[in-house]
Amino acid sequence: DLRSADGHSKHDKDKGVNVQVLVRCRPLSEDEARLHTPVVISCNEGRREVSAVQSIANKQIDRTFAFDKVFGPNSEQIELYEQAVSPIVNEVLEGYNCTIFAYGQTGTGKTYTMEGGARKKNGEFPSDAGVIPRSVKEIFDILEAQNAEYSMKVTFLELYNEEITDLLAPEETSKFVDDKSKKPIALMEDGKGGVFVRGLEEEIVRTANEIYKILEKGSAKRRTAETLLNKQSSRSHSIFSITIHIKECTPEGEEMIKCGKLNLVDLAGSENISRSGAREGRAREAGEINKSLLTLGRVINALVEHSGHVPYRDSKLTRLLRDSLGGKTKTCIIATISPSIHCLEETLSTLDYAHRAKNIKNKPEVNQK
Ligand code: ADP
Ligand code: ZZD
Repeated sequence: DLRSADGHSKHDKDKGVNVQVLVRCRPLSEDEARLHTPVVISCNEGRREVSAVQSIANKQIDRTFAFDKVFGPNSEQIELYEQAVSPIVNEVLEGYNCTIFAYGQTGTGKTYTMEGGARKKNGEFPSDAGVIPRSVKEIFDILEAQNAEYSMKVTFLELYNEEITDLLAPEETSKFVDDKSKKPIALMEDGKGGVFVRGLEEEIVRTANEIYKILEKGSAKRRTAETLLNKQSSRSHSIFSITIHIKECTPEGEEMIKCGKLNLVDLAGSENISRSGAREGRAREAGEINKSLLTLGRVINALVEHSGHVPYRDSKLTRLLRDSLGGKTKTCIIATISPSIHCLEETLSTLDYAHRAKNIKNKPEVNQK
């Protein structure tokens, strides 16, 4: 049994590596603090535990969940980035495909975590920048420091009601008034068990600033589409992906291309798939069931229960991210929660869901040509 430097045997690795799951609790908002909203969540970062205090029939019960990492209400964007995301970005540059999901109830900080504060007019990097802009910055910082020969392309899409919108498509091809001028976007099987999005704009980028401009364009487009089509942003998923090819020479002088991909996914609000039966009934009548989010939950269940058929094909989200769930991609889920008593039911549902997802195993492989 040959053990590698990290203490894992080759055999351990064959069984796969678990999806990393971390929880972030936001602070009370100013309004909540002013109203003395009771806090029912406590985070023990050192023990990597989150506890929820529940009063049932005058009895107080604590439910405690353990995760790979826990970020309490005072955690800063830079801490979460350095401790949880930077290691993933480094693996992308080693040639792995990696995916980071943000999962949680609307208003708990998915967008704050993934995007963070808006870009400053003076071009300065915001101190509350989130995972996406920080990842972009570090990728360029590392590649430039290594004097690497590389090429990079990005895609940015939104999934709403099982329809894909290309957030990078030029305006002329995405007029909402005239469907025929829209570029047809379709999910196609690639014949190797994966899918690709036909017709999706891939922008080649050379600098971090070019990506920031693209993010700006994409966000603006997302907002226009939301307004024009009366969408509720809490019900859409967004996927921002960066693909990097890096040229390397072996000591023998042979040329090699390493390829890594980073998918950054801001999921729809998890309250849309609350497991509470009554709620689901009402939501279904209102046509509010989010097929992709529902299928994501079913895929996770099938994977952790090893129940044979995994229903990847039942939604666009799970078709797009199939490789991140039980495939060759390294995956991290950031579950966001509120500390407020008013969110307790949803918070417990998020913690259960996230805790279950810890049992998913992937088999990461380096892409090398
Ligand atoms: P979601 O995307 O899950 O709907 P948002 O990211 O819009 O939630 O967050 C809701 C509000 O809470 C925003 O005003 C955001 O700035 C604030 N917020 C969320 N997480 C944090 C945090 N960790 N620290 C400070 N403020 C936060
Ligand atoms: N959360 C901010 C966007 C908002 O809702 O306005 S922050 C980052 C990731 C994905 C999309 C946008 C961004 C964001 C941004 C801000 C302002 C205009 C465009 C884009 C951003 C923040 C810091 C550096 C780069 C981009």
